[in-house]
Amino acid sequence: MTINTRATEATTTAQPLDILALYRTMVMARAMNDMLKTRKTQGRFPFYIGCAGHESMAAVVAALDQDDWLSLYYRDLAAWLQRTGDIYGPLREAYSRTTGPMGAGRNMPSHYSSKRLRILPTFSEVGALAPFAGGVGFSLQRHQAKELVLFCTGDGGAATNDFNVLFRQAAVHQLPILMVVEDNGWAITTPSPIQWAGSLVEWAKGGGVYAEEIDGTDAMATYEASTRLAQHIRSGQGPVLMHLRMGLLDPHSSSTDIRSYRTKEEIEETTAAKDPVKNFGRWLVDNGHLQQTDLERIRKECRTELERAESEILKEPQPTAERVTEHIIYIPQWQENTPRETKRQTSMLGAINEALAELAQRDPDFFVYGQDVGSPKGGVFGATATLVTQFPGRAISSPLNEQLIVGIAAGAGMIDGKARCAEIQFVDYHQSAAQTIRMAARVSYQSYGDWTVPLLIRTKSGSGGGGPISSGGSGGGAYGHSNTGEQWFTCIPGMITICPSTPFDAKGLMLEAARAQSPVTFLERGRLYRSDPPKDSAGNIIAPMAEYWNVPDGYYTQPIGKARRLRIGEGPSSVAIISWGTMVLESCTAGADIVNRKGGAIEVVDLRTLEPFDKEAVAAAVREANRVIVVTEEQDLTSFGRHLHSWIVQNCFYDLDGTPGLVSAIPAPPAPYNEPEELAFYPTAKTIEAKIEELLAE
Ligand SMILES: Cc1ncc(C[n+]2csc(CCOP(=O)(O)OP(=O)(O)O)c2C)c(N)n1
Repeated sequence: MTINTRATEATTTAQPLDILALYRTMVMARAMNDMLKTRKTQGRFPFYIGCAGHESMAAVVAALDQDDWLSLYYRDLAAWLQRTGDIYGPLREAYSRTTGPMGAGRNMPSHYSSKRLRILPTFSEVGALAPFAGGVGFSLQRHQAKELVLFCTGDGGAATNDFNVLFRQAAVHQLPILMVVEDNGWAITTPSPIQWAGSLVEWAKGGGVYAEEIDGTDAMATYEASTRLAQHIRSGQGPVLMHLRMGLLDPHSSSTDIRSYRTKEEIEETTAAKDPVKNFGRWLVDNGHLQQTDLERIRKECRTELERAESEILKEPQPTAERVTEHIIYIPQWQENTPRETKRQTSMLGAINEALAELAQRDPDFFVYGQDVGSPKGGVFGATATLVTQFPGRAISSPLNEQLIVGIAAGAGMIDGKARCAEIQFVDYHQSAAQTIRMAARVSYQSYGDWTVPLLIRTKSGSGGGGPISSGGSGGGAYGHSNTGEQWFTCIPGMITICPSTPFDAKGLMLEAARAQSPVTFLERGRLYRSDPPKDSAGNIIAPMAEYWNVPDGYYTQPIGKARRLRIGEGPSSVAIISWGTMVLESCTAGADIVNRKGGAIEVVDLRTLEPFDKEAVAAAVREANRVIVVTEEQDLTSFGRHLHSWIVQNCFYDLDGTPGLVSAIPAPPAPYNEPEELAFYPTAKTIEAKIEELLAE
């Protein structure tokens, strides 16, 4: 017989609770946990991390709506079962079956994820999903949706930067987020007092978030509190933190020996008093909902159901080696388009303003989020000035926290598949967001294409503080304002990295980048924001480049992954220079000076997209010139320039008549503030010219 119990508060939106169904879900979670633990011990698969002690998370999910978004962690098997009713999914992932709903057998087990059922993709990096969950909440709030986001982590997870970022996102924007800290007292071998000092509840309240401590070993108390706290959020009173006290009944994972760090007494006490399944079973019997004998009967029924499912799953296909390259990166299919609107001479900054305004015009959900971007100035460089005046509310100033910024834009993009823009003021400061950026780029691979993270990260990079192009120096950006960035982003699998050198390409590529389903890092070079077209040393404008300072009004796109080949001079090229960003201009100046003196032609390949770069264009340019120089503004350490150089050596060796050159900044921190040292740090047209001469003489 099924008994329906109403939520205790008449004002809550919670669904009627079927307490016996809830109990069965918790028993099922425990039975699956015990089965998978045994299977791991039997050597049937390499790893398992369990849920024993955390089964009352089913009660938290039972108190929410089916439309609410879940961000679970590896102990939340019971939460998964409560939302999905799917016992096959976790077994399929444990046995690495292609039918697995979370990653088609690609990710470790216990990494709960389902786009269809609104379960965000869990990462192995503890807490790493938190900034994304904030982005989901941010989007829900902008749409005035009634849904909320449940974010779960352990007591160790509460100490991560990521969790603290979520807390700030939720508090500052008063987002509809229920943060649950499942405190089982341990983070592997470390007890929870090492994770925070004082009271978590008081800490949260001090930060502007309502909080309560709840007994997570009691499923009914957990359900009642979750119902009430969800109602608090839905009634517009802001986010909530629930400090859920629990016990960990098993070792940390299949790789840990529980007796090596916990005392016999503590283990016995936890087992006796903190088992939520046992406690709930006892309560059901005491209150006349079940007989004592029903408890064992239900456990056996669950076990039988699981064994049946397991035998079916073992017949299902396992992954094959051929699929290892699937779902790494999504480059949008470019549609040829000829811009027909009036062209005007425009700076790169003007072109970026236009691109952002176009995106806002075409999509009411598009926004730019970042430090100072909502001010009348439009950020420190003025890239969002047009948005601020023409599209109020679409350029939103953020707290000073790069990880927080990326999380907001990434999470918002995940739930509807449309890129939002995160502005990182200077690429040097992306470093606190590095984990979130890497995770964003990994999601499609680890979920085997179930989830994607469309995300446009715009950032000022390289030499130049944004002022007019200097006589060759970086404009005094110094440390913290002068890194190039491509060395950090081009090595991330799943990330698209773009670095335009002209206003025309900046606008066309940014509009195309916003269509991508993979995250894009858009490196805007400070020295190019307001630069004129490049000139030779005699002051003549270099015509093949100058035309790209004329920018059409309206919408047009340029293809991702396609280089632009520029010929300086007439006839076959004697040297190919491969470059991007500011160094394209420097290379053009160097090439023009050589051609002015010696005649002939030099080709400059403007890569535009660095990853994935245009291999055909590079190979074709090398094939024609038989001599090549890679010019990069990066330091000569492990860099994208070195990678490209190595690719050329490996793939174009028989087309080369001389040693491929590399011109780069020196391997020191970028860049000294004083002019003599700063000028010595970066490559210039003069150093490039000297390298061309050297190569021609070889
Ligand atoms: C960022 C990060 N650092 C370290 C680890 C290794 N690690 C895996 S689980 C874990 C402990 C997490 O503890 P807690 O959040 O309390 O969850 P519990 O396992 O106790 O439920 C650690 C340190 C990791 N996965 N991610």
